[in-house]
Amino acid sequence: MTADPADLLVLAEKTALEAGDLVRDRREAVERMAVAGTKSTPTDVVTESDTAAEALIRSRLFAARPDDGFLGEEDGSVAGTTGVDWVVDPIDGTVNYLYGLPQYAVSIAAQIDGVVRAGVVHNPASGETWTAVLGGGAWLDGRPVRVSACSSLSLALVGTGFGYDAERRARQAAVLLEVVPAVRDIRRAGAAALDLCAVASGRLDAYYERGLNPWDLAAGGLIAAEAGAVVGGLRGAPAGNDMTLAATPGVADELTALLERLGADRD
Ligand code: LIP
Repeated sequence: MTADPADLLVLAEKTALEAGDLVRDRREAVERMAVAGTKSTPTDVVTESDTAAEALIRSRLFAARPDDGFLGEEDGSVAGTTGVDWVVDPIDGTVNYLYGLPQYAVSIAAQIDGVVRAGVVHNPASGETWTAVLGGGAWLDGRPVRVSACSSLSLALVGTGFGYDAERRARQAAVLLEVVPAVRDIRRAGAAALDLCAVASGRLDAYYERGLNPWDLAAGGLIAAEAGAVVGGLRGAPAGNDMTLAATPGVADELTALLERLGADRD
């Protein structure tokens, strides 16, 4: 089954909106959301909405494209035969979702032969939807978005995040101690996919975080890059678990140099 990224995006967006309705309605139906389980640490939680949304997304994508591959945060991966692989985070920002903070997202990316070619990030609480196809620019609710024009790290509003492991957080806090005096201010919004889209929309000048998984950054990374951001890791590495950095070109080199000097991609 041939894969046209524009067609994959249509399927991904339709599916993300439907999954978004499911998780938002489930959140609004209760005062306190229950924790269904924990993963890497006691603070790394999963709710029934995470697993229900991933099951819905799987069923919709496989109904349309039964031979594709799939990698999801909650239920792992399925190998495909078409060269198309879906990379899915049913609720990015699960802790925000648990606490009732309206900063969480459904993130779906389509990879073709290992390259992310289409992506959607949908915030069901705000209703906003970011989309991109490789080479086609980045969009928010159908309007084009571009990164900010910030040209100095000292004037940059920078987003970041912390892992679920206490030692990792202590290391990230030590790096942050050095970053704070070098920038305008810091924002910790709690959902990597939305942080990457904030860079795409110029709501942040830069974002960096160590410890992200493929499903946290696949769609948001494409959207940020298509909006003009420099997206990568440190020391010439691609964006990934060691480090994910997305920044408007005017501050990317300064931030990269600072984080490399601080060893932010190492424990
Ligand atoms: C979260 C990321 C966030 C990070 C959290 C966690 P999850 O993903 O979006 O940026 O700081 O540690 O990884 O667990 O909500 O899918």
